[in-house]
Amino acid sequence: MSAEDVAERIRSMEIRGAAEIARRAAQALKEEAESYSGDDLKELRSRMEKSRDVLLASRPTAISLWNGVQYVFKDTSKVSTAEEYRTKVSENADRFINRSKSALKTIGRLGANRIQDGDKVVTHCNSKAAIAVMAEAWAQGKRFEVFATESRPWRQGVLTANDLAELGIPVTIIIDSAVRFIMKDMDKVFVGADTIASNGALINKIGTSQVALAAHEARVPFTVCAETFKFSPRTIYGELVKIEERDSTEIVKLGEVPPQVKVFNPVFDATPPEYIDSIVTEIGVIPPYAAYNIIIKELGQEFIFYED
Ligand code: RI2
Repeated sequence: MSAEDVAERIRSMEIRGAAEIARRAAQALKEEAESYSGDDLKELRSRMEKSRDVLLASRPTAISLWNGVQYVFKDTSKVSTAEEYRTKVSENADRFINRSKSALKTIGRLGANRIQDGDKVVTHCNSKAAIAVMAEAWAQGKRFEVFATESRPWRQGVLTANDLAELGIPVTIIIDSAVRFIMKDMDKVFVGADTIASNGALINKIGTSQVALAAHEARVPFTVCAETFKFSPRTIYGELVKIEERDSTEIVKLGEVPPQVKVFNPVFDATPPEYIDSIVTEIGVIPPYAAYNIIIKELGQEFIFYED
């Protein structure tokens, strides 16, 4: 599939999930490089940079996409032939994809320690990292139940309910506005991440901050499950995370309201670090305030720059 095709499917959310969009973008760049049979390094670079920009523009909020794309281009400025460039891009893409999958397994293993028998667990949207934690705890024989928010307007909670039911985990779907109503009877919250800023704030599916607020009020531990490539080097320079707004037809059907009625459809929100108890990453469970160290240590200096 070409970079343009993958970008369109990410934009339409046919390909979704912060880690999955990064993997698919890396794979598209690998295939783009391998499909070039010439030996003109300048031409290959130019093609690849165009594909990179198309992919990066597809969804602006999840830093995983940006980190994944940067990883694919790592050290390509040092090569001197098209063949070396192709090899470097291909190896980087494979390494990113493989590491992202093993990171998910490690997060499952580390996070499962935070689920006890009899827990009532809340989750929001459809995060493969959060589901990996629940799946691993269940596989270890722990018995608990999950309450999944519908997560309007895309209703990713239905995907979560199917994922958990397939694993045999008891799951109840609730509407988003019922989350504070049930929170007093809940034991744990696990959510995913699209971006974690250098101050430890979480950018995730819209409604996450309300879940965190309700959990904070009810003294229910709120845990984020996130691979290190969801931490944002760009926020170290003070950049604000762009919150994607999507089409009004995701909320109201055409003709359902008169034309003068406006629709505002932000699909992510920010949860301050003070509402986050911990972040389960593949290199350990950390407090949100350790985000800066993760960015410097894990993503390294080569990520702390970017050319627009
Ligand atoms: P994983 C998703 O965004 C949700 O916000 C989810 O929490 C986050 O990406 C992380 O997902 P969308 O693609 O990488 O549904 O944990 O807009 O699967």
